[in-house]
Amino acid sequence: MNGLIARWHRRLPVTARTPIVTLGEGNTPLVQADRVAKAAGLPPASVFLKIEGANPTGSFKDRGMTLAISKALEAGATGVLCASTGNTSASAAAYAARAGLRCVVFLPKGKVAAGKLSQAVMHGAEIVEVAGNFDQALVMAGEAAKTKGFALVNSSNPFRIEGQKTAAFEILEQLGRAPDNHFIPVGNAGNITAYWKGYKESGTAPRMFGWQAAGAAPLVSGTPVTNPTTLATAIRIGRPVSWDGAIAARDESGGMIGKVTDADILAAYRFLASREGVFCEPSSAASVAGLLKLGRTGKAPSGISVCVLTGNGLKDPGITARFTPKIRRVKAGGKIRL
Ligand code: AN7
Repeated sequence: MNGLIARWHRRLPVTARTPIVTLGEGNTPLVQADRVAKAAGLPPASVFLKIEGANPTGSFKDRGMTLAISKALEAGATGVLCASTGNTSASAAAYAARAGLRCVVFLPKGKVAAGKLSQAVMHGAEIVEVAGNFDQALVMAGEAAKTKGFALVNSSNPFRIEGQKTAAFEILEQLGRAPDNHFIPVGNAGNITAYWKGYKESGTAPRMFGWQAAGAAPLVSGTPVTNPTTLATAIRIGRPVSWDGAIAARDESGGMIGKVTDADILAAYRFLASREGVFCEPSSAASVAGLLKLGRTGKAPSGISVCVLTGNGLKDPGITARFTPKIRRVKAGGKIRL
């Protein structure tokens, strides 16, 4: 069997009796990005992109979800439940469908990208649209999970973090050494917490650079944000669950958590697609936007940097529609000068 539980079972909380639910997640590409390096004022072979959008449902969430759903099944749960800005619900819906479990998702109204919503629909999740933001939906999901006895598969579930940490193991294998710096978008802060755990368990300690959207940057300001705003809807989160994990990763590694504007995010998103051939979603581009922001003041850190691209660009066609393409129109068989 493939998938990350099979690959890393010795370092994960599973036994021979755990029923493994997998879609072959993990083992995603690590791609050298010399144009990003140059734009940040760094030499070739110093920036690498971890393409997590290559996971089965198109985002990094599959790493934690294979373990969370397997453990829910092992514990005899009849259903799973989550709140989500989109990717968690897409992943939970897919793995629950495969496990034969009910899946209920609480989604903030009007703020979930079309591709993610279509995944939840097609995988048969029961959708609850909350007239509010993600933070409010998460409180409701937690209460509903208790009432129903369903497993909550948000990143407050420790199995999510355990599965997710395998991405750090992979990076160490792919690079053949630890990166010096690790750049990552931060929303609910489960992912930065998990990478830091994975690096530490491997005896390594890259500097962790987390990036929030400027309109949703509670970890930068130090206080929760009541009405988070950003076009990067995946990270439109004002009260991160893994707050302490993110701060520990920052402080123990000697890193930082900064913010990037929506304009920075869109510029990085476009740069990655048009100059590196890598199409990620806007939230994912926050990691590279952060590196480029440091580069603008000559402060991009030296050594090897890995930037995590958390989700696939195809998830969010609404954002792509903001970029007006130059299209030439012609009759079939007509002449066109190129
Ligand atoms: C593409 O799906 O919170 O800091 O509910 O989808 O671990 O929360 C998504 C988060 C970054 C932030 N990039 O990761 C959800 C959800 C993408 C994301 C993040 C998310 P965390």
